[in-house]
Amino acid sequence: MTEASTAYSPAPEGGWTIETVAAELLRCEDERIERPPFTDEWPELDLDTGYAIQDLNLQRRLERGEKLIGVKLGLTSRAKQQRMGVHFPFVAWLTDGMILPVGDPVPQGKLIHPRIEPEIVFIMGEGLSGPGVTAAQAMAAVESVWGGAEVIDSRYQDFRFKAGDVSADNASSGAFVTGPIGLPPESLDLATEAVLVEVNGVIVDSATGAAVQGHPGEALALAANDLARRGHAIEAGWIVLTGGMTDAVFAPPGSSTAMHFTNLGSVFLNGGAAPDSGDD
Ligand code: OOG
Ligand code: MG
Repeated sequence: MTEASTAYSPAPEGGWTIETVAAELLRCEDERIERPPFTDEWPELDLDTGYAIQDLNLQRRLERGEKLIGVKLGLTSRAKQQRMGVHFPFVAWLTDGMILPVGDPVPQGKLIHPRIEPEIVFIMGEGLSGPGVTAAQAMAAVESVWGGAEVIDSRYQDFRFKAGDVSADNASSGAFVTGPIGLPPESLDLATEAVLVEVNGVIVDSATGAAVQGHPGEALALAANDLARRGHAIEAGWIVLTGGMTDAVFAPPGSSTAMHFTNLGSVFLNGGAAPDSGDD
């Protein structure tokens, strides 16, 4: 690899634009390059501008053959908001390129500095169009509920970002894996469904579904309503990640992480091997 290809790009003459930020973010993702947040140089980059960048890169992902399979919510729990310093939830896209097959290790070779967080995951039986969707309406559209683990990865150094940066970066999307048990939503109380986060054999954190906006159904309603503002709706068959229930844990090569849910089973993630340095 040449040195130029491993460095982040400086601001173009005249400053960053939606197009140039989108291209730079996708390049950083593809080449595993981390960079400072754009808001350092473009303070006006706000949530909605970030969404425009996110949408542009969804188009690019689709053009290169990925399929849109659902959405993920970001920062729906207080634990996540406090850690990241962004104090409201938002929505990002999921493509089939982000699916991690059960049993596969953390894809270190594709990610910069992965972290893992436990999530309640929905598979939609029906579509949901906002605005005005309530949690009860949202839950009625859910076909099945799963435990899951999202492997987040930020294109920003040390996960330092503002709302505009992280919405542009598709909410730090990386990969996700779903657990072994899918249940109909009426068969369990999602507010009290608990998860224990285990890293290298030690329980390091825990939460219940109530951590996610009081109930993950509230997060789903929020997604439908936020997407409506952007001219989109949730579709039948989509997967919805409702947001990290706890702070994320580091996932270096060689680590071993497990998320143990009360009724939804356990999700195990092996940290895998260190990626090639690219120097050889
Ligand atoms: C932003 C992504 C947030 C979640 O579940 O809250 C997210 C980040 O923490 O880097 O996926
Ligand atoms: Mg997440």
